[in-house]
Amino acid sequence: EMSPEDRAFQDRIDAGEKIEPKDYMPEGYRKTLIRQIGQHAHSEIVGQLPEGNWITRAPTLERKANLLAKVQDEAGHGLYLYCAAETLGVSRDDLTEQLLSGKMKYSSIFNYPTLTWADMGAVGWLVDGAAIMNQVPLQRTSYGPYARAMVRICKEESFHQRQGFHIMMAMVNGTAEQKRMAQDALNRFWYPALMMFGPSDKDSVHSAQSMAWKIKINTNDELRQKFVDETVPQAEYLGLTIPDEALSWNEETGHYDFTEPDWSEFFDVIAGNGPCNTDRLNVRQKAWDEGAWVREAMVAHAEKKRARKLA
Ligand code: FAQ
Repeated sequence: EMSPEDRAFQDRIDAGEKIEPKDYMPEGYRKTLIRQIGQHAHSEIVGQLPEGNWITRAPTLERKANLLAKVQDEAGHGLYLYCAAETLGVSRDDLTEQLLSGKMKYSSIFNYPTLTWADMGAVGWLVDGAAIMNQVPLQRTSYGPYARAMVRICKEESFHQRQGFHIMMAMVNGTAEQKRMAQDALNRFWYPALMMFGPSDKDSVHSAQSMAWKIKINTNDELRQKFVDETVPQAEYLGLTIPDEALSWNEETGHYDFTEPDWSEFFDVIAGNGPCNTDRLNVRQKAWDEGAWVREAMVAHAEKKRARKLA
């Protein structure tokens, strides 16, 4: 049975009202948001690494400038999202420590390596494409600060997606070897991109409650299907083949039928055993340790300024 406060809270959610930081909220709602927004923030920060790997090796100055701007945007998204999480009463330091100790997750996708320049195309096209599919509905999520952060983030993600698709277009219209690299990138990133939407609905432990609270607007499978439906024609336009022999248009459902990802690989990656998990966390740990003096200096500076104001 719900308490009267929780009943009134659910009525606000059902009426489509936004919940703001100082409003009453059930503890479970707060915890779920801290988990999801925190994981989302960590994903943006760790998500800089696979593309950061290619900034120094971009083929032209224009490509380098675009990639640099894109990766910098991801850092900005991480910062907005940490701020949104802070409104729920958790500090950024706390969240970072939970990431580094392995208590908090970040998106599985960033545990795969980026082996060639074509991967920059595939990441922008598929990874940012999947991120948009997931984040556009989150602009209507029930928690005000999260919903508002999503508005700007989605605008930037659309630029990222086009930037990636543009790289793919250049590759498929290049030499035979460049086209082969584009196909190889698609082959490696297709299933990891499908896994970004989370486990299939029957294994999604949080979906039912998160949807009742309108933290999530769609189920994992709904968004995955939407992504497949939108991406298949884009692959056709590029002249590339989705690595799924069972992929076919289903007249009756009006959707593509496709082969599910290998879920044992997904659970393995989120348990910490993907190809790059250790490397990604080591890089973040190093950045955190080497940035300690900056954080200390900023706190000292703020205290000095406050003392001066009081005097
Ligand atoms: N990776 O019950 P559910 C980006 C975990 S886009 C890792 O279905 P939920 C932009 C889940 O946490 C990527 N873990 O969970 C960019 C839970 O474990 P827990 C970030 C995953 O929360 C582009 C367990 O599995 N976007 O960064 C994944 O209801 C390019 C059970 O799953 C977001 O975070 C996964 N893929 O639904 C940056 C979007 N999927 O926590 C740089 C916001 C599931 O109990 C470059 N998040 N798990 O230990 C969401 O929409 C949701 O949290 C889902 C998962 C849909 C990801």
